[in-house]
Amino acid sequence: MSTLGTCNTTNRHVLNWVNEMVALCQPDRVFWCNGSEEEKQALTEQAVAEGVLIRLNQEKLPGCYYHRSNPNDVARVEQCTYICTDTEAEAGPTNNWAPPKEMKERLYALARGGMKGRTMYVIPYLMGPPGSPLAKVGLELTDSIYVVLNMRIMTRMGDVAFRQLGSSEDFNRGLHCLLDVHPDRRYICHFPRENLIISVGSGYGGNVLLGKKCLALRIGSYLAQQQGWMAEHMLILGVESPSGEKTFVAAAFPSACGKTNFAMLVPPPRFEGWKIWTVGDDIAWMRPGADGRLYAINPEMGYFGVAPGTNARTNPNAMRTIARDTIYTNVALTPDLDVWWEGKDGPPPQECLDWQGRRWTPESREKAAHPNSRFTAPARNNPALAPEFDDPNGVPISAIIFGGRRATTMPLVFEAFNWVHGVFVGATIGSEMTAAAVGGLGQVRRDPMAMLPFCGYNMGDYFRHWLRMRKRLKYPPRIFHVNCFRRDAEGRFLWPGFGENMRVLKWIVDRCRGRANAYETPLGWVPGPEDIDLTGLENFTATDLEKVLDIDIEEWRRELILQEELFLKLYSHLPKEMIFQRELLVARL
Ligand code: GTP
Ligand code: SPV
Ligand code: MN
Repeated sequence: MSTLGTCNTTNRHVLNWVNEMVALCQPDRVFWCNGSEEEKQALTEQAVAEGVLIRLNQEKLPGCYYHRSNPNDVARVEQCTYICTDTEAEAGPTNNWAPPKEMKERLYALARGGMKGRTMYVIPYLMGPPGSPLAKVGLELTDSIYVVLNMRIMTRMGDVAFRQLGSSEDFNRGLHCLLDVHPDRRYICHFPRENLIISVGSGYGGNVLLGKKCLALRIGSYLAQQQGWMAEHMLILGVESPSGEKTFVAAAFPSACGKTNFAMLVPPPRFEGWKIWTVGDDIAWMRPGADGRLYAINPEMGYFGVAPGTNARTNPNAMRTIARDTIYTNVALTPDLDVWWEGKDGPPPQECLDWQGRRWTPESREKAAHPNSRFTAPARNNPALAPEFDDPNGVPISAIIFGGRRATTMPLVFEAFNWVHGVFVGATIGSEMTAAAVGGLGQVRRDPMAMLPFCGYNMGDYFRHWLRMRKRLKYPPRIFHVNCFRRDAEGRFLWPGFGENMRVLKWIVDRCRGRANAYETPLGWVPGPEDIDLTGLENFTATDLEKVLDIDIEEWRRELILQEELFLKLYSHLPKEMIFQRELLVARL
């Protein structure tokens, strides 16, 4: 076995664990990553030589590369994702559970000798700004060079993590082995008590970039509950008014339901002088500050964003962000080594290779880019990156917005009556399933707080944790619900969305600042027709606004039954407040 790179730590807990895992996986080489520019260059060259990456047209897309995953491995797989707590009740009825000892034996049997002939990369990484009270160190061991190059974009990777760690034992251990990338041998397993993650048999996104969903959300939420903070599937943005007043909001929408787009929103001309700043697009870690407000950091350093639908109109800031130093996964490849996807600017290419490398023309029946094709891009590329991005203390949150993808039932926006009601609203989110996870496309399911696939413990206890957080806040954020995906009878979106979401966001900010009107409805406070500014919005009338804000009692009868199904599932750990909130809603309706 040979050692490559340089090991820049003397932390014996790190060295011991790496040695143990080397003995288990038996790689031919161990490569210690330091996160430097030279290392990135060398590993990129190597990935190109190995055929893992294709160099894109460097004139059009400097520093950009292309990757195709195994066609059986294109999204998160919830049925292969486990929370291994001592008891099944700790994991709760919404998670797959297995006893830690049993699962570890199974995984170690799979990993034994699994890196023979291969290189094990040691990736030290930091989630959160250095020195932040919320920052966490992780160590990912992987035999995928693609994972290394993605982690370098998505996290603060390299020696910065060892500096933060010092001689401490407090770091997340993450082992990732590709094996033969077979769905039958695919497991993404979390051992919260040991702060350990083992992922085998996949090479894609949230299954393998262990800092993201595995550490920042599943392990993170478990630690957060014990330590009195929150780990949430939320974007964070700042709204700056023409007078320079800044209001920060966090928003939880399920996977592929608009967080990246909302976080990068560019206001329409009507809102001249207003500016949206991106703090984060997927994950928020939040804790009560000394002043009684809730402060949020984004633990990530990049965006692993959905490509389809991204264009200069829907998300100009994303287009600028992904113009350089970006890895594209499972999009289409044009003959001049440019990338394409459904919903990109301009007409489709006359001819290209689809995400599986097959010839594609506009006549082809299948999609050229996989619906869950993604870009991995550095946050620093974002022209609207918030100046507060690196602030170790984070930003004070004035509003929390929940949302889902709903063709019917849910109005464009409403405000909860108070924190407990807001927790109920978040707990009962419904959303149509998307391509971000395998299976169930388009079906409405309950996705509490957009955390169904990411909560590392019993969902009922998670609701209780949300309720408890209220007591630790003097100024709790106001809570809202939005739905940008309501459709008409012909299936067309009723609300224009994207940049026009500024009109909704402005009302939310004004509510937080005590200067916007609203009407009481059974669901909560809803803006009146005059409270959402429609100036400059073409082909959208006051009648359309009425439609998108409408509350249909018949639809809500059905919604109540769907909510009840979730509550029955969670019954044994459900806080009584949730049951009371449900009763109050029934009474109001
Ligand atoms: P994850 O990265 O999976 O957590 O997803 P996300 O919540 O960041 O979703 P994202 O912003 O990438 O949006 C997913 C898809 O929804 C993309 O195809 C977008 O173009 C589309 N989308 C986003 N915002 C809107 C909107 O306001 N209206 C409509 N109609 N589509 C939207
Ligand atoms: C999601 O599915 O919510 C994502 C993409 O953000 S992944 O990193 O693959 O989980
Ligand atoms: Mn996500």
